[in-house]
Amino acid sequence: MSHASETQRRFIFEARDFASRLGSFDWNDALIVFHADADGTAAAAIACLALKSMGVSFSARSVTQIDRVFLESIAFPPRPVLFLDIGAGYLSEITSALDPSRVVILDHHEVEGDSNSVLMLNPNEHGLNGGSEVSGSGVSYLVFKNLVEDFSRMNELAIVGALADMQDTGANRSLTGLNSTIVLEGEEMNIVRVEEDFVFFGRETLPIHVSISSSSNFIIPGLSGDENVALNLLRSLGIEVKTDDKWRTFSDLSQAERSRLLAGLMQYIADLGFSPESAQNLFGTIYVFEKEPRGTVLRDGREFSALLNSCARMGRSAVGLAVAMGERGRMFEEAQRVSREYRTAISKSLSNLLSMPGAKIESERILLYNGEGIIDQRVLSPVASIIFSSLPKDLSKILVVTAAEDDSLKVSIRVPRSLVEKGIKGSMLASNAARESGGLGGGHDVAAGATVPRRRFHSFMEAFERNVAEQFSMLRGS
Ligand SMILES: [Mn+2]
Repeated sequence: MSHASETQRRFIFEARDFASRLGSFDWNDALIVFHADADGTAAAAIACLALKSMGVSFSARSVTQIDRVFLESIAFPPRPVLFLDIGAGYLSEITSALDPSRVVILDHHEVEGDSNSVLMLNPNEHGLNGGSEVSGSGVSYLVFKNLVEDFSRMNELAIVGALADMQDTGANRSLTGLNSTIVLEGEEMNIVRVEEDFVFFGRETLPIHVSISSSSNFIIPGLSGDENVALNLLRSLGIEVKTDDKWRTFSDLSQAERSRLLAGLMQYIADLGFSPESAQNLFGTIYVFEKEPRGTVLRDGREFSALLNSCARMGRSAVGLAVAMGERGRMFEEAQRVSREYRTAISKSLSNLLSMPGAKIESERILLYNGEGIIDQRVLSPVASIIFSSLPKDLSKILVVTAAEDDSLKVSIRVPRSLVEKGIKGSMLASNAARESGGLGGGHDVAAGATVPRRRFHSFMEAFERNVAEQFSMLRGS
């Protein structure tokens, strides 16, 4: 690890030291609590593999947030609790509900509260940026690799988690910081190969036109969601879509065909009025897992992360966890089925929403899509992201998309960068309006969300509009 910076080296050393403390920890009947997303699942799989090899009994549970009700539900009987990819933001709640001497937290989220109150390892406390340099599974990996003989699967999972958390912020969508040190370790073990290619979904598994049209990494209006448009584009570029009777995949394309396709896609995007830079996102750094079977989603880091993500979103984290730990066969089949179900739910929700008269309500500053009874609540966030990415770039409006299930209403909010730069804060809009209508909200400035009682929808929107007007008036005043 000669290329690691001094700060990275020190954190790696901290992690090793932390592991030796965990090695003598009483783990029996431990509960693993992990964030219900792909990074959390990968982080948990790493810990489970280590605990399993240490021969201790444990169970695992995924959560989307940590609140008092949840903490009380796990407080008895007392047992060691390991929080992964979540926890750092809830230190006082955790220490007041659980025995602090039996809590361990490995997280890369911002710390809220007294970090000395529990045994915690967090890169943000060691001069590293947990948002971009290392993920929850990266932290889990740097600790638990020290407690096992073979950590090659753990290395894959650390890369999967970083990609899932969109930490590929380096040149050509590459992982940077401590993540790149982890990648280098994988390369040295001959389990990871790094190359540059299109980042479309299914580049090793799907026919090229299906790959282009079903990608959620990058949405191109017209092409995304319509296989035939993609097929016609390929034909017009003179790219063979089949050899003999078999569909070709992206990985079958020659270098010349790749350049032709890239040029064609860039032209298509330019014709739509998008900047050429946005086409750069089509291409990027690919992380290939050499030991995983060819032609499966497990071979590509981003696809592996998409698989875990769909399991988590569909409320099937246990399936994702089993596959991440290395289970194949029936579990892998099930994960792929869930992943198809997830993608179908997204496209169904989208097409129903866009064709439903009256679902779209546009005002001066807000574009509302009311998806009550139309959008599957489990896919609200990806649906909001897709709508958001297809909006005209000069439309300076806040996007609000809703979905309901039973008595609760979920709201997903997206704020254009141009407005964020002027000072509009999506997280504050979400939390204020939610609080005023008896719910909970938060997130980031660009993407935020809230959950409120369904019958309070109108009071939520009223409060939201008022808060938006206030934020805008402050911008004018400044
Ligand atoms: Mn994470």
